[in-house]
Amino acid sequence: MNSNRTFTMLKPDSIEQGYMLPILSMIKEAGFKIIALKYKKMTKEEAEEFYSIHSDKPFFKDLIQFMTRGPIVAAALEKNNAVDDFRKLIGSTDPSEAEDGTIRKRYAKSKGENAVHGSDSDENASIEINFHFSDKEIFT
Ligand code: 3AN
Repeated sequence: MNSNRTFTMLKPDSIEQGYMLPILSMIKEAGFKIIALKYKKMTKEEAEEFYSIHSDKPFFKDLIQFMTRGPIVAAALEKNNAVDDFRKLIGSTDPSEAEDGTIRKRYAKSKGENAVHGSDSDENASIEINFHFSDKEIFT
């Protein structure tokens, strides 16, 4: 069953370069409703838990350092077919492979610093939304 929610983070590279509002604008223009939003800096422990699936990867240490070096914007988004449509909007993990018009094509620098996160399944969307937001912080 397709869920109508997904989770995104605008990563520290986006915020540092002043892309917060342009990226949120692209998300809105693509038809997503922001139902929760938070501007915060993740702790090392939070980042390690969020990315625990990658803990055995060679890039894990760099990923944690990157994701904790500055603030992020975390958001829960609502739209029909949210997970798949948002993955299309952000483009490939590697920005050099991302299609024109995608967020990563426009704003990402590299596979490591790739501007934005998007949930890869309905199950993970739910886990990731609950990781960053309590029920009281979600407004539908
Ligand atoms: P995506 O964010 O497109 O779902 P994942 O889940 O494979 O990609 O990777 C999570 C994050 O780990 C990426 N957004 C990126 O920041 C980092 N990452 C993934 N692959 C690499 C890599 N080969 N080298 C450096 N960082 C990577």
